[in-house]
Amino acid sequence: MTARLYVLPASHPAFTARLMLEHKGIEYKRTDLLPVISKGVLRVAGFPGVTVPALKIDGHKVQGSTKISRELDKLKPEPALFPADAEKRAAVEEAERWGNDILQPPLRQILWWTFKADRGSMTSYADGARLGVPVSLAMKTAAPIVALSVRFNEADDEHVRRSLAEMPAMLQKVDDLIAAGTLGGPELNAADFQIATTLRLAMTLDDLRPAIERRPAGQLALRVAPEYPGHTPPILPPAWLAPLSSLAAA
Ligand SMILES: N[C@@H](CCC(=O)N[C@@H](CS)C(=O)NCC(=O)O)C(=O)O
Repeated sequence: MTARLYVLPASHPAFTARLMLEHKGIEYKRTDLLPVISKGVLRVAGFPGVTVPALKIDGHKVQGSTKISRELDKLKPEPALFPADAEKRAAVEEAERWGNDILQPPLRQILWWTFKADRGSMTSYADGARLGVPVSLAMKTAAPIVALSVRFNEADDEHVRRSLAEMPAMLQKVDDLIAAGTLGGPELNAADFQIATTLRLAMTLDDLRPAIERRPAGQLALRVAPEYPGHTPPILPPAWLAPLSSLAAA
């Protein structure tokens, strides 16, 4: 099997795809791309869409973390990413869909908002990436990339504030899925890989980590992705973090 995975450094769905390939024991090569420029590179590589993760595997092109989980199970059924039991499978599929559609976007908005406020922490998110240019140079010239990414992802004050207000309910939902056995079982599934990477990315922000790390959701994130690049010191307005402060103290 030959595989090449296209990623952006520290992209949470790209990390999901990386972890699923590793879980399956499928060897792959990785191409690290710069945001925005990635869109053109993916088109030239023949992908229909412009986002990562994008995977070329045995001649197939598969794009999107939820499509990749299914393709990997087809190509290498064991260890399975979805349970065999129909009811359990439906629960994992629904949790994966929620992670993809609802949980992923707010983190993208929060992170781009912080990069716009201070590009100083961006370099840490490229830790271990091979971008084809020195990371320090890429970061020096990143201002237009940040501006465009803020626009594409609607990483404005209003969205970020709303995302932070919604986070306690989202964390509770993950804890509930763990309590129900849909997530965090002995065998990791596609929803574990989908959801844990977003939480793990959130935990790279000092503003968010205290509200996550001690609860079941945080423990799952650390189990699935013990290592994750990036670190953002406190930067979000304290008033926006108020919905999370009681969680941090708990
Ligand atoms: N839900 C999709 C999201 C894909 C997505 O939006 N990926 C982002 C990175 S996290 C991307 O490629 N953005 C393009 C860019 O920033 O230029 C998935 O899980 O595959």
